[in-house]
Amino acid sequence: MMIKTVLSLFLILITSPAADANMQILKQFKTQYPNSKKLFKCLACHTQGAELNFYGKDLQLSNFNFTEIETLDSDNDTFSNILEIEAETFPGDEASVPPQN
Ligand SMILES: [Ca+2]
Ligand SMILES: [Ca+2]
Repeated sequence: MMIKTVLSLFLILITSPAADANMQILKQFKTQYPNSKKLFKCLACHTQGAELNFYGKDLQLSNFNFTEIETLDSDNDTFSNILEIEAETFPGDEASVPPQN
């Protein structure tokens, strides 16, 4: 039952126009930050559900201008988005932070 529900949700997600748009944005992210391979996944901008995380929300507010939100600290973990992206930690997850010295 649970597996069927999850599978149905997954199929809706991958076949909807919104999913196409999200894949385009992920493609843009890869182009903008080609060295941040660990972040090439939905979780860069979304929570475990399909909702946007803090970084995804800021990205949407900026009209998907990656550069414009680089200096922000979307998840409020004291590390700027660009610093996190370069360190390959998630800019929308406060539990994911660059290694400390
Ligand atoms: Ca941060
Ligand atoms: Ca973070």
